[in-house]
Amino acid sequence: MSIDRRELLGGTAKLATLAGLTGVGGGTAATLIGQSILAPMPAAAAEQGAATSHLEPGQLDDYYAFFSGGQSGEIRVFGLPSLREMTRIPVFNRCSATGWGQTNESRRILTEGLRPESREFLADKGGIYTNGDTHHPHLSFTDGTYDGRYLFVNDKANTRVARIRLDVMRCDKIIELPNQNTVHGMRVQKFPRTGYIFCNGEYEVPLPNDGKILDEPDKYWSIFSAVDGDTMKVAWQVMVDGNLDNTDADYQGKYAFSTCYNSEKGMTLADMMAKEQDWTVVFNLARIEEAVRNKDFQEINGVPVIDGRHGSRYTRYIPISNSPHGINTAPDGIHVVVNGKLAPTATVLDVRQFDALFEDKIDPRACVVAEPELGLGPLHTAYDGKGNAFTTLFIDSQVVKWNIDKAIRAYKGEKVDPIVQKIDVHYQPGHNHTSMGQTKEADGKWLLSLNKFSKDRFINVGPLKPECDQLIDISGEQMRLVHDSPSFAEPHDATIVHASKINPIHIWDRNDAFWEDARSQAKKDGIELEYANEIVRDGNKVRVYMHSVAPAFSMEKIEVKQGDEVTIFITNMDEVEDLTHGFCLINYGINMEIAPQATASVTFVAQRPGVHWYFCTWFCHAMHMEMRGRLLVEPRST
Ligand code: K7E
Ligand code: CUA
Repeated sequence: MSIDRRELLGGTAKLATLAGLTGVGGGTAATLIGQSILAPMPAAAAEQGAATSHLEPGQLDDYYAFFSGGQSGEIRVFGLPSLREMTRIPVFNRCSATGWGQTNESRRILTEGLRPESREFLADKGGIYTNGDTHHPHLSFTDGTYDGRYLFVNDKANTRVARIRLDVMRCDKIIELPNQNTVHGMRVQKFPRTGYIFCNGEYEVPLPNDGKILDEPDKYWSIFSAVDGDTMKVAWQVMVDGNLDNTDADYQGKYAFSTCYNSEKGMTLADMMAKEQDWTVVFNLARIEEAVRNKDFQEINGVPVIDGRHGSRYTRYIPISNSPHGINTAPDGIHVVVNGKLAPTATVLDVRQFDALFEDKIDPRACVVAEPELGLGPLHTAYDGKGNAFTTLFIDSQVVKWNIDKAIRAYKGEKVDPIVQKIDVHYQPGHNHTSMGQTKEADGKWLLSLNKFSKDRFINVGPLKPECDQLIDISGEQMRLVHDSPSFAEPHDATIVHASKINPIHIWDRNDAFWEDARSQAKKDGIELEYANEIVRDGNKVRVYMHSVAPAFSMEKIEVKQGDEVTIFITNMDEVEDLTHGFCLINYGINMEIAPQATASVTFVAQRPGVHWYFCTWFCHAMHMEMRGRLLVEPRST
């Protein structure tokens, strides 16, 4: 009997169970087969039959974990449970390895969605923003679960939203949102599909923010935006009271909802803390779409802006204890947990009440079905799909597991304690995440706690310490801490997706739209990118078309004149998985990646006369060191 080990390990949960990985198996024939194939688990874990993060060399992970890179501006892709970093996807940052922010292909993506004022503002700064602050990575949905098409992420630093293609793990669209100052909370529509990307404009500003209104805070507003995930254009915006923090959506496709602090509209900390209560703002999608159709909006900077302030028919404001932060919809499609942050409680809302709420049949507080006291500093909540919730307690440095049904019964007066267990995490957790926990397919296997401080958990690396992401086994009744993983500044959030949901390709398709501009320029020049080996001179513009086949560039020598604007197009003709080349031009500050069957291009002015070698930056072949050529720049005659 032959069992493919890879299939056994990378396959379905059922097979993993057979292999004894989930700790359920106990002495069946299948388990014995699993044990004979797998290397033994660490003794302690094996004894309990418990899950482990340890994978032997060559073993594959069961899940992808997409981490935001925070102020690094990127996305990081990890495997789970091993927490091995697989790759990074440059998004809002400049990337030295791939040339993101430098290649023509990436610059088109980084510039085409800029607002006109930003284009002007950036003109003498290289044309692009070079920093970003990614917080919330969320995948596209179809019918309540991940469909593997896209990952979306916000940029808190420069008010943008990016879309990443999961087939190639590359960003293909970025949009900068008008009329709002930052995008913080960001989630997607879960049903029927994505659909909308919901984006919270956290900080309030004048509308439009063109300098005519300055120090008049009573004329500032926050904005809730819906971006169309297919076109990456703003569909509509809603003007609201207070500051929008985090957001989520229901599983019915009817409502989105955001936590909202600073109902006082204060400009100082003391002002913002004055009242006991803030809100959850609920957005009625059908009514808002109707407003767009009926033109019940103001057009500001080319976007329909609907008035959703207090008393509007498009929104409802549910009072919540002071300064709520995370808001998370449970996989049951019914409950939404609003996390207190400054209050020691979480507030549980029942989305089935929202129809009546919008018909004004009930008081907004009637949507509240539980308010369990969890501990100090509740920030975010995750779910196991079995009726339990896991909330991070920032101040207590703990994750608390609690039962939603018991919390509801306790709220009704029954003598039950909803708290199941509290576990210490190290230290000060922000977001936490469960495997598939933001979908209706939550599987209750793993929890990640993204901790803001690591202090003594790792060897000292100087004053700037890593964050500490901790993996917790939640498959049993009690949570069990399994692994510490350091991370650089600063993952806020992560999404854990079963590997079966994502199917990236191995080499690029030659017809990919990613290098469409290069393709059309080549066509104008009468050149085929495949196996190209020609230089087109067009005034002081020089277009160099070459290709690479390991271990050589097709051109050994490129001759240009000082001051020429040179564009290098390289097509990697190697049709071999993992055979990437790079193009680095010495002392010109240029490097880019050309993955198998891709075309990449970069444009620069040949200001420096002399001999400049270019070389391949990916160790691609035994003769990789020989993969090089010369750029000869003839001095301009004076
Ligand atoms: Cu809580 Cu930006 Cu999601 Cu950080 S946010 S923790
Ligand atoms: Cu091509 Cu190294």
